Amino acid sequence: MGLSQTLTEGSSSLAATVWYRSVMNDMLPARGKRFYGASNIRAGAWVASVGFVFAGCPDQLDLSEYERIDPGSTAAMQVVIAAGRFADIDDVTHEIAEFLLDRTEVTVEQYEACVDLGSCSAPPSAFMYSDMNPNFNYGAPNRELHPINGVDWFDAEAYCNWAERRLPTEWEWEWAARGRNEGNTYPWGDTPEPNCNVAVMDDLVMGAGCGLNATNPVGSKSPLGDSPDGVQDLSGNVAEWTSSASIYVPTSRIVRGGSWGYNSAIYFNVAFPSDYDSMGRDDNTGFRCARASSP
Ligand SMILES: [Ca+2]
Repeated sequence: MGLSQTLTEGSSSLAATVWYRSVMNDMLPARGKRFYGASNIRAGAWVASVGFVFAGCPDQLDLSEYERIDPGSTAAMQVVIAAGRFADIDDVTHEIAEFLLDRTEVTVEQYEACVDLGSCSAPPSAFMYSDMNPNFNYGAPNRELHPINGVDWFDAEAYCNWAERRLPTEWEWEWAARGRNEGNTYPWGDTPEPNCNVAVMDDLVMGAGCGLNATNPVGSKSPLGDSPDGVQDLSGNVAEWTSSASIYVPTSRIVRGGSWGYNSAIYFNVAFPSDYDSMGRDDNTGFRCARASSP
């Protein structure tokens, strides 16, 4: 069965919004959900999560409907994001090769596995500071399935390397979150505006974290908040580190997606980047990993 993917043309349409790149410490949050156990999945198998979709012939199999699970891995299940191209808000075209993206934000328990093996550093915990910030998830009770937060860019990169993955570029992240050629404003589409049915956010009625005043377990807004490829919490819960450097501050990296502590719709727009110091730690910021689709 062929696995080639039809290359698709990207759409350059974006909402007419006031855009700006902020040089600020705006961080995005993420939320967690238990990773999918792989113990009963055959090694290296492609698993149909939705069903087989053939577009004319097997060589046009839609890989977006599939997820690849590595045997014995505690890392998140990944989703295939098909290749294509799109124009960003500055009308710069980005060619995106097919890649795999974690379905969920990296959870506390996934990150802890890396710490336990000595390959990752423990981030600040809820009990590390005198102010007892209750929003740092590492080491906090009942947060195992929440996204890890309080990790700087180097922590995120170290985890992804340990999981034999890497951070997505900001353009890969946007390509996945916009629904590829669909060119959506938010991962769930152009409507509705961000709310607690689709994103973990600071809702004006429910409050921060949709009432929890913290992150939520990953995947809590699935399927309503999912991208067309089934990626969860791209906007909301924790904002997500990418591998891309800031064009304004060389020591900063781009963070995407808005968080549990944000209530302005702009942060949840898939094309909105924030710059954040690569050594910064924030309870609104976490990450997910990516990798090339072929070895
Ligand atoms: Ca997120």
